[in-house]
Amino acid sequence: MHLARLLAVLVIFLALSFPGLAASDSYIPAIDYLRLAPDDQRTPEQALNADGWQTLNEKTPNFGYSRDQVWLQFPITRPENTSLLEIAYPHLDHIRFYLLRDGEVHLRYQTGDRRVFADRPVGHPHFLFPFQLEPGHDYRILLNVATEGAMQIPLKLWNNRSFFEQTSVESQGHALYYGILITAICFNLFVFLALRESIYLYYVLSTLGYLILIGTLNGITYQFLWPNLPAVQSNAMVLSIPLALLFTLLFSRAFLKLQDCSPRLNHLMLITIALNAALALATVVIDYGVAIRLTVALAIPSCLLLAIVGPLQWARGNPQAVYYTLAWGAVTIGSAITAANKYGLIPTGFISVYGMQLGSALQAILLSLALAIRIYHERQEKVLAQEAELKALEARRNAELRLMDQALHHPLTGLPNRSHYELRLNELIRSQPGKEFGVVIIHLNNLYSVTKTLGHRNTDRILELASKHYNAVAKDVPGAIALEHTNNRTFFMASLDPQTFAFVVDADQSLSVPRIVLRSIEDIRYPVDFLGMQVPLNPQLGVAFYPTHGTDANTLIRRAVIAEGSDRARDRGIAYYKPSRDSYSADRLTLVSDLRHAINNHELILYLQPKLCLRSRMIVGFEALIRWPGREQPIRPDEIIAVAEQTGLIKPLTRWVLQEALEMRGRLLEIGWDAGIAVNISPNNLREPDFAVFVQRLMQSYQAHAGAITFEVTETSMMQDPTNSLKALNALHSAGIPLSIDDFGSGYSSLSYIKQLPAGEIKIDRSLVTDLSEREQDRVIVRTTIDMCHSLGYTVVAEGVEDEQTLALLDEMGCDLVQGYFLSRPLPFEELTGWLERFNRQPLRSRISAS
Ligand code: G
Ligand code: G
Ligand code: MN
Repeated sequence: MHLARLLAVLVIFLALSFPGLAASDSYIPAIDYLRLAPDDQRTPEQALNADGWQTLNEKTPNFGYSRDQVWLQFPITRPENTSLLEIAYPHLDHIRFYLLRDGEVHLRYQTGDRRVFADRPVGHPHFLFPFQLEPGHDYRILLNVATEGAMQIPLKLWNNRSFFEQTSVESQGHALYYGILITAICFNLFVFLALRESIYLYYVLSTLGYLILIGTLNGITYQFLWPNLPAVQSNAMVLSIPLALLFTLLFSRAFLKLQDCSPRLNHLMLITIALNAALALATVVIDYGVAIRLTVALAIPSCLLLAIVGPLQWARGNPQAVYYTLAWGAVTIGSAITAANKYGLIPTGFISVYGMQLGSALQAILLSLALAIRIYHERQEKVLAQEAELKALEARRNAELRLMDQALHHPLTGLPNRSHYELRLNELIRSQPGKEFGVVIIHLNNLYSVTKTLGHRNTDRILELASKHYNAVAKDVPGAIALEHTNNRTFFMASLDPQTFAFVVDADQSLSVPRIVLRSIEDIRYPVDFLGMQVPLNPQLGVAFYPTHGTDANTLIRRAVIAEGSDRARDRGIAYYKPSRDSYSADRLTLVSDLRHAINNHELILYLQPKLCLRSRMIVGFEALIRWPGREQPIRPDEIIAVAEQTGLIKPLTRWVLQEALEMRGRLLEIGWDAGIAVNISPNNLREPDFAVFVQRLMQSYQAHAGAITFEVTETSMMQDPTNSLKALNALHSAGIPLSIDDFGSGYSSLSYIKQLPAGEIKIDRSLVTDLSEREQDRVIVRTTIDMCHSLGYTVVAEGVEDEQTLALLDEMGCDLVQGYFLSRPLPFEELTGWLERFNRQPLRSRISAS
């Protein structure tokens, strides 16, 4: 330990620099003494002549705590070299000095601790009595001493000059000592003022206590601080001891952190502190003699406690205890040396005389150092704690970021999740209010069967691949907007749920290049290559536009999902949102209730569109088509049907249509028109368990119309549930209902399936017919279709015939029936009767060209 070594060097250096004080020019005379009662009043002469004088055996008169007055007398054995008597104990209350020349009182002084300092013959902390001796006389000194404290009278005869030589060295030593203590006090006072930690104040007060205690012991405080107040001087001793101990105990307790380290020692310490505090208060009021005894009685255990607490704590591994023990060790050893010297156990020397001062100076230095080191450590600890806190903060921040990242991304694909997508979308809408955005949803319709075929684990891998692929595709879509863009990743695609993806585009940019958009989206529809397998996920896309279809992310996503789920998306792979495709919107809700009301109250109307037989030029039938007049917001028939299908209203609607068609045919019969009526049937109707039974019953109650009501079903609609549709159609066929395949050629269904249907008629879709005269390709298809259907035994109807040229072509191709605007638009019953009359009045030949 560097510090201990340094201090050892310092002590040795100090010891060497003050050469041992050989008392060559002073001597202690042989003393006689006389003890008398405290109240005894005698003149010097009376005392000299009194009985009871005894010879003192010791060198220094010491009568302990005695109230007696003491007379001392001794001869001056070296008159030629003696001119001063020193009493080196500054606390004697009353001293009377008599210089006897040849038995007579030649010189007298009266002084003592109870008188003002100025009364002293020489201004010095010790009692000094100067005199001059003339040769040829016999000189003796007589002293009378009385005191309330310890009656010790360490006297010494000096040569005047050498005494002051001696004391100048001594006072330098004192100055050094006081200087060290005052420096320590000031330094720690400043530290206390800066840090406001009580330990530094305790240290300051305890060191101040020592300063005053030793100063008072040495008589220096009296000389310099309160020379005119002897009362203070007598109290200073008894007060400074308990106060010094009190603050030292407080300091030690705080310094060793006893409160935390050792509750038992702490407890003991507190008791001792309380006792010293009580004593310090008591000294002010109780008798000096009692006070000084009590003070000494308490000081001994207090010092003992202070001396042992250090080593005890050191042994327990308290790091602070090392300095503390060294510091107190210095004081203890120093005091012991001084005490041993006082009792004559060791020879007088600088260290032995000033051991206690040296020890306490060392203590002051050591503890100041320890406190400084403590500041350093505490600061370092604070820095470390701050660093640790910063680290913890950073770790927490990282954890939060990770959590946030997890909260905003899909665990499987790593793409932004639904919350993330919604946040981003709302943010886009908010930040660019004038812009239009397209919300695109991709739904994987085949994922369930993929999972069933390959298992969940493989499905997860496939989804990962798909998400990467989709993200790359979305990136290339013109107008695509990044959902997340950081240094190491850019996401355009989001995972709303495992089988639903989404991205967002700037609608203006995308719609300006629709072909490029469609081509890049087409990439999404490719099967995913997984371990060499081409896995079809059957993605279906739905698009909703901001602000047309919604003004918040939630609505837009919902509507894009609805578009994705629509029949159109099923047919074409992609669909825009349309209110008619949305069975869930608020508008839809009123529409549904309106429609229900309309069906129940016969607000719907059936229009009829005539079908012409090309061979006979006769009207052989009509197609019944629904209309909803008198509605505030006009609604297209296909929308009515879509809503009815989505809400289950298709069941009452179709039943109403059937009944109405039968009614109309009845009225047509009345005016002489025996022609069939074709009714469109939804695939939903075919799924009704009692549909065939209902139709059967109905037909039975209208016997006149048996076989005259044809059902039209579209081939694509039946493909959704081929087996059940076939079953239902077979049941209807056996009930005598002719069947017609509607919209033939618009989808991709198989002729092998159609062949199984009990249909007698095929209607070629108007998309193939309308532009027949202009499109060579369509002509090839229609001609082939007609031939093929004929060879399979079907009657062929061409719908959507809008001009004479088309009609002529179809006629030439051998088509059986035509239907279309060229002949007539669908008409309400009243108008139809007029049209029929006019049509009938024309000669057969001109019937085709005239309308
Ligand atoms: O000609 P129009 O625009 O009316 O017909 C639009 C669509 O609605 C056509 O596909 C037609 O088949 C269908 N449709 C018209 N009326 C009915 C009906 O009463 N029942 C069903 N299921 N479909 C109909
Ligand atoms: O699906 P279905 O064939 O039932 O549909 C008949 C639909 O065709 C009705 O909406 C009807 O109004 C419409 N339609 C009938 N004739 C023509 C026509 O000549 N041109 C066009 N564009 N549509 C027609
Ligand atoms: Mn039809």
